[in-house]
This record gives sequence, structure tokens and C-alpha cells, in this order.
Amino acid sequence: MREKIAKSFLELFKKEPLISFAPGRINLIGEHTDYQEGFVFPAAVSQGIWVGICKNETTVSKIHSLDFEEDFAFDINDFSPKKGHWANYIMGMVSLLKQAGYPVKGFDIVFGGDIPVGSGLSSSAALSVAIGTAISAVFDFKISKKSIAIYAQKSEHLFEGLNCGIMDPYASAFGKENHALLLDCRSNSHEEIPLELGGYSLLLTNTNVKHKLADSAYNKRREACEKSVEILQNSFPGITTLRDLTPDDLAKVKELLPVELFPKAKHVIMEDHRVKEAGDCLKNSDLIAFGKLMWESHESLSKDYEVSCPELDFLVKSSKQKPYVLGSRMMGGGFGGCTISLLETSKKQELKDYLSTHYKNQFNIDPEFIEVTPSEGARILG
Ligand code: GAF
Repeated sequence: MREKIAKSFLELFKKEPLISFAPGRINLIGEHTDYQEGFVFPAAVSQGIWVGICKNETTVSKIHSLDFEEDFAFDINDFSPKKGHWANYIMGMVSLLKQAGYPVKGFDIVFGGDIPVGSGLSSSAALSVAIGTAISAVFDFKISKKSIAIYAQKSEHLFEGLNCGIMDPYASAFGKENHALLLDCRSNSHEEIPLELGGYSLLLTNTNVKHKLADSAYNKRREACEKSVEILQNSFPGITTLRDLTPDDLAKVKELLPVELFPKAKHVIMEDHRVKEAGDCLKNSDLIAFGKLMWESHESLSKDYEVSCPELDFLVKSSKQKPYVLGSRMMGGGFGGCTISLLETSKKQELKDYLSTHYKNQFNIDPEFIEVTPSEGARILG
């Protein structure tokens, strides 16, 4: 991809670009907890987005997307979001960096990637982080990875209207080879945990569906959590998010919350607890216990948080038939995208064949299998 970007850049802009890369991410466990300042357990992967960039000494930035085979231009002193367009991820970062006082001027970009679209590996966060990394290098200013991650999150809020948490850009910025990041979304700091799986592997299965209204449902879940916190603050003074509650508080939480809010709050409180347990399991190489937490996470996301869909539920349920699968769950925001499964490496092909046949019979859609390796975070390639 790097060579492809450089070649295309030379053809279009007659220059050699500087190239940045930012990876997509997987998440081992900890879904819909980041925006309640909770815990998540992502890892960056080898798939990602490459950005070729050069200053152009004008105020107009010209962008070419290799994947969409599309051009876009905007004046860096006068632009606004364009609903649903990939250019929002670039304009959003430019807007926030300029607002923060960084010296951003006109530039040209060619970008492309190898993250399957709609798979839930967070190509949008990877694009934003790759853009932040590329712009800071080409205009020669220092900015921390954490700031790039925070701007990427804000850019998604302001330019795309998705009130996401910090997990995706953070993982893309801070990823580490062969490690997962046990991330505390209150302090925005993490512990790197070696991902040593012995004879086991992770496998993603893409449902190849993305149900409509996923974004509005996402924002609604976030609002439900905020509403719960508001109600609970009367009886639990000092709490600022659901992260401040523990499984021991659940009985009281149930008494206080309306029936429609309780299952949502319960998911977040229990999922936070599972992430911490999962961290211990990995440190102790207890993959069986880790897998059990993955099944529980899916059950909770599907039944209590209601962000799964029939396709994801089917894949998880089918995987559960196989004793060599230690755990499987939906990954990311939900309503489509991938499951992540932990299974015996020697049985990988067997599982792929089994799921392919059954999933196709059920939904008349071919699933797609994605191999992932925990990898380094965003960087300049030169
Ligand atoms: C999406 C969001 F972008 C993340 O912030 C996170 O909330 C995730 O869904 C669910 O865990 O990827």
C-alpha cells in the first residue's frame, strides 16, 4: 500500500510525499464502556490507513482517496462538515488542530487502506489518527499521541455526529506489537499486556452487514447511561459516571432506575468488571476463564444493552457449539460488523468452514474471516 500511495501521489502531485500509517483496532473485551469512563481492552492490528502528504503553499487542500476513487478539495480557512463523507475525518482534524493553535496550512493528500469497510475495525479512527500524525510531521510541530487521539474522538463528534468514546483512536495511536492495551478511559492511560495465546488464536468473522440507524442507536445508548447517572447521583453522591459503581451496587441500582434503564446500566457496570477480570486472566494465562468472560460479554450486549443483531447472535451461538472455541462475542459498536473469537489455532479452518456453511444457509450472505495480529500504533514511515 505504501508504494501504491507514493506512486499515485507522484502521478497526481508530481512530488514524493511523506507517508504516515495508523492501524485499525480489535477489542478483546469492554464494549460500550469507554464513554462512561470505564475500561476497555483493545489492540492495534496490522491493517490500517496510509496517508501520503506534502505541503502545497496554497490554502486549498486537495485529497485523493484510492479506495473510493474520489477527489475532494477544501479551503483550509473556510470549510464545514459534509454529512457522511469520508472527507469529514480530514476536515475535522484540520479544524481542531487549527483551533488549538497548531500551524496547519494547505496540503495535498493521497490515502488508502486495507481495513475491510464496515467490519468494525475502526477505519475512521485510523484515518483521523493517520491524518493527525501526517499533518504534525509535515508542518513540523510536536503533538502527543494522546492529543491526536482526543482530537480524533472530538472530530467524530463534531463532524460525524457520533458521540463515540476514546477507545478507537487511542488504540490506533498507542498500539504495541504483540500486546493488548488495558485502557482506563477516565485517566486515558493504559497498561500494555502481552498477548501470549500459546496454541490459541483470535479470529474475526465479518457478518458483512451493517444495519441502518446504528449511529443513532449508539448515541441513544450513551444518553441512556447519562440519564441513569443523573438519577443515581441522588443516592450515590459523588458518582460522575457508571464506572463509579460496582457489581455490589446492582441491587440498589435496580431499585432506583426505571425498568428500561436498568439493563443498560447493568451492562456497563458488569462489563467494566469483566474487563478488569479479563486483564488478570491474560496475566495469569488463564484463557479458559478469559473465554468465559467473552461469552458473558456477548450475552450482556445482546440481551441487556441491545446492540447486537441476528447475524452476530447467530455467529456467536454457532461458535458456542464447538468445544475448541473458548469464547466469542460481537466486537465494536454493534448492529453488524465482526465477532471476535478465541479458539484453538489448529481448528481455525474447521471453524471457518462450519460458520461459512451455516451462516450462508441462514442469511444467504458469505461471512468473511479476518486474521489479526496485535501491532504497533501510528507512525511516520518516511
Ligand atoms: C465504537 C465507538 F467508536 C467506541 O468508542 C466504542 O464505544 C465502541 O463502539 C463500543 O465499545 O467503536
